[in-house]
Amino acid sequence: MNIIPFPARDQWPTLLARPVQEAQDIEAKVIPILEQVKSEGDQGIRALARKFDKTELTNLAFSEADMAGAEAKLDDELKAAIQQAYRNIYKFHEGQLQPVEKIETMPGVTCWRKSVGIEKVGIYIPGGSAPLFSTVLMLGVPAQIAGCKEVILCTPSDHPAILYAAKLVGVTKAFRIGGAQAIAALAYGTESVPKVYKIFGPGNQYVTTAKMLISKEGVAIDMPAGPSEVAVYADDTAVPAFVAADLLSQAEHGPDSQVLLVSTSKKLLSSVNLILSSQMNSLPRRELAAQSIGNSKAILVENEEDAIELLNQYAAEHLILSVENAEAVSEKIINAGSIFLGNYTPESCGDYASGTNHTLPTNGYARAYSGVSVDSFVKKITIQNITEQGIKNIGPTVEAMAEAESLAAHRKAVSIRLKSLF
Ligand code: HSO
Ligand code: ZN
Repeated sequence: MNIIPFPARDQWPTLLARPVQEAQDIEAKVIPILEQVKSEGDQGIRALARKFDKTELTNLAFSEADMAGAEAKLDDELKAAIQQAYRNIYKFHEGQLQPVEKIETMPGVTCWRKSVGIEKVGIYIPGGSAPLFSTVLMLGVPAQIAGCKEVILCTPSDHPAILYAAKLVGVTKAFRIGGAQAIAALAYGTESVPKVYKIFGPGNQYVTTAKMLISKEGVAIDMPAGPSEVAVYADDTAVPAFVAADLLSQAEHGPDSQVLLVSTSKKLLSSVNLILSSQMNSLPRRELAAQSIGNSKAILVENEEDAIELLNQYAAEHLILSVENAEAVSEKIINAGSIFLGNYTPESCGDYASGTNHTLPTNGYARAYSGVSVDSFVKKITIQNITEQGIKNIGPTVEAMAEAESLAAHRKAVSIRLKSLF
């Protein structure tokens, strides 16, 4: 890793900038895919699978037998691990449901808010070298808790753990569709694939671009997604081998993953750097990891205040605080997707099983966005009830405001009631 000693503040924005991704020509390729699925439905999906994936999709949907058969293909150890992760994620997310509280803002004027699960949601799980069945849990569990009636899964992968996790979280229908076609199918609906109101899940640039495009057409999406990232803030209480392992766990996601190491200790930075290369060489995905480590930075700062300011400016998707008094330091963090405290809290635990969600804002979006939670799967509807006494109490306020906004009909809707009561 490149060690950058004491960069001046005016260099920070350049240092912390994420690599720019070219969106333009990807859009030009994705638009015709969306249009083909919209106009040709299932046949369009089959034609696109033939063209891009050289596969013949006779059955678009996974059958009951496929879903049931997946369980038999998994060994008991993995099944038990998935069940444990499911329980932890369920337990943590269940706590996010809040009881309805009725609030009397003035006598006779009562307001409250109820949460209703989004009726139909779509989950996309990419294929590729890592079968992300953990993401099925991360999206399916909050959907289940929120009470979404239809949860539609699209994935080009037939990995049995994906189907097993889908069954655990109560996915209602699953389809063998991948890429931008899957996003189009979920957004527009086809003969087989139900149209949904919100689409979740990671994917390559084609999938992400498709999500951005359909979000302009009124279908909601989870969040703008970019390559995954981790920032580690470590001091001399950190174990260099643990820090190196954490950086690599993120780097192995892909060549464009971002890792950042920040420290006030030159000694720590050098030790991590040394161990990093040897750990990397023993990894099966060392080539991917090496590429993202190549773009990554180790930054030496003067003191804790600088470290915190820099980390808040970066707004990491994952932030590991391997420092003394990590919890106290975490209180000073205002921008991050998810924070991991101390020497024994690797990001991997949050990625899989501790209970928190791993679908988090990347690319600096943590400045304004939160990760996925039960909230992402519900709408909140406000309700109010005003009694006769209540309209007498609030009426004059509304009449005065409506009058001042020159909206006579608004005023009348109150006055007509007030008059009826005298
Ligand atoms: N670190 C990824 C999630 C993941 N890791 C899935 C392993 N499997 C983005 O938060
Ligand atoms: Zn991960």
